[in-house]
Amino acid sequence: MITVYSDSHLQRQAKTELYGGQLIPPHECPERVGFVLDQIRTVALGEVVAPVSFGMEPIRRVHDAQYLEFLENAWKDWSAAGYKGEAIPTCWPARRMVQKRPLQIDGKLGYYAASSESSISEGTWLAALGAVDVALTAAQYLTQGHRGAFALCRPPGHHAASDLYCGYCFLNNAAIAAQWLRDFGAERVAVLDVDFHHGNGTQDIFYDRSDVMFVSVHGDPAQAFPHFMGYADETGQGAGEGYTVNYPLPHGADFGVWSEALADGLTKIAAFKPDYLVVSLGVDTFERDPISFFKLASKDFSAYGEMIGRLGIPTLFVLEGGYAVAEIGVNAVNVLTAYEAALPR
Ligand code: OKP
Ligand code: ZN
Repeated sequence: MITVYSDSHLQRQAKTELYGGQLIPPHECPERVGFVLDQIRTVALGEVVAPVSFGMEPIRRVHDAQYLEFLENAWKDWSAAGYKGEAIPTCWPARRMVQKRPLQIDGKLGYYAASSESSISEGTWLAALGAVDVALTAAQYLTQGHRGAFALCRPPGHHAASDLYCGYCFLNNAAIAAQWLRDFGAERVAVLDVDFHHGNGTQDIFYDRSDVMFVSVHGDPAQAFPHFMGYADETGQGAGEGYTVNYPLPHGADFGVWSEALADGLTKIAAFKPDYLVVSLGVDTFERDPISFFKLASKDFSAYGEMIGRLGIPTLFVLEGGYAVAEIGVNAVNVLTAYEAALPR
């Protein structure tokens, strides 16, 4: 399988994550992708190629114009305000408050952030743009006849909605790729989100649409981030009714429970008959992930890669989470190798 990768992610090098009342080195760190690259070479997964630039248009198809302007200027505006640390929101337009876009940077941060762990640092915007090009370049390989492609990108994207950032995500790489595949001519695209956390951004972007199905297996939002989305009764709205499928799972879910949910989701995806599948590939379902509570072992990643491969749908894998840093490579690449081996001939 071909992998698309760029060093541009190194520009996302925040010093702080607000965690447990402390500012700690971020879980979502640059070292993550190095372990994946190493494992790709160890198992000779295939070529690793650089992305090409797709410009802003595919991003504007998914994200709000004023949100993009905010993100592009957030670090500059924050620095100009004279603050010493990285940009973190401290107030929000909560229930019964006015949902007007403020002019000042502290107000804008609260307006556009859905959570506060994801410090905006110098270079965050450029790294996020680079990750989109990685995802789009990989998507383009599918349109050229490749049956699988891997976007090795960071920062991740699945928590970012049209006009919201949170959960280490700023631009929704997987959603932008799915929309680009639609615009390139695909009639139906399915997004399967196997990250431990619910892909609230992706769900929100496609919630009222029947052309992009969203299926997610994740930690129950009653117990896990993003806390305010991902319940089973969220099934889509309007034309999109029935095209969002959520499998929230409890604390300690092992591969038996998890793969049963996945199998059900895969049956729904197969019935949808998508031209392409986009997998939000978070490997934070791993048993030793420091911020998650599922119990998948490394071999389980191979088992579910095989399940996805048996569908025989051209699939774009987009890296999302995974914070047991040293094991990310083995777990992610296990999915990819098993996927390829299981493809129907
Ligand atoms: C991003 B991705 C845990 C706090 C979790 C944010 C997690 C973001 C995950 N106590 N904070 O989906 O892997
Ligand atoms: Zn996650």
